Amino acid sequence: MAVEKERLLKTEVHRRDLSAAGFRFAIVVSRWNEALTSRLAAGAAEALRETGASDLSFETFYVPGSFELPLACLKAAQTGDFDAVIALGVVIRGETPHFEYVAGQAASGILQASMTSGIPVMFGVITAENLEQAEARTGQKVDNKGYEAAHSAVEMVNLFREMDRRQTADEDTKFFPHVA
Ligand code: DLZ
Repeated sequence: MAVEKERLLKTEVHRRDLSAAGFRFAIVVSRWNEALTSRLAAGAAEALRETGASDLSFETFYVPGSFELPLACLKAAQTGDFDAVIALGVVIRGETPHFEYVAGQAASGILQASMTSGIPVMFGVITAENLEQAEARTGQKVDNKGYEAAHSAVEMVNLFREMDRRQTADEDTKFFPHVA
């Protein structure tokens, strides 16, 4: 009983070897607030390169605004050409009369694109109260939502590969690389 309890309570942490090598990514960028979304796109590309992606392994697509992100992400996901899709946009409450509609639909649509396609679609859309907040999230490395979203994409594709291997492995070789 004690052993069973110990097993149940044991936290299983999956080691994530964050390599983007061998995977392909689509980056879908909203052109609305382009001065900021271009920084997100640069941050995403930086994160992918840093984790081993070659410039040929990711492709960037542009849409007019964040409202168009979901459909373009779904389309990219459905091509079968990409292991993950990274959606990037900036919606600023103070500057956007219909903030709730644009931000809300972008968020739920991006989730739907992911669930429908079975491909990870990352939410790299800044929803900020004002320009200052938005700018602060388009900085360097972890202060850049594009960089962060791309890292999450790399994490998800590695996780999916690990899950796929687990499904096809036989009982003897079945593994999940749990931390001891
Ligand atoms: C129309 C609009 C507005 C007011 N604000 C933003 C915004 O802050 N961020 C953004 O990405 N897009 C905005 N858009 C454009 C819409 O997303 C969409 O492109 C248009 O309504 C056309 O469908």
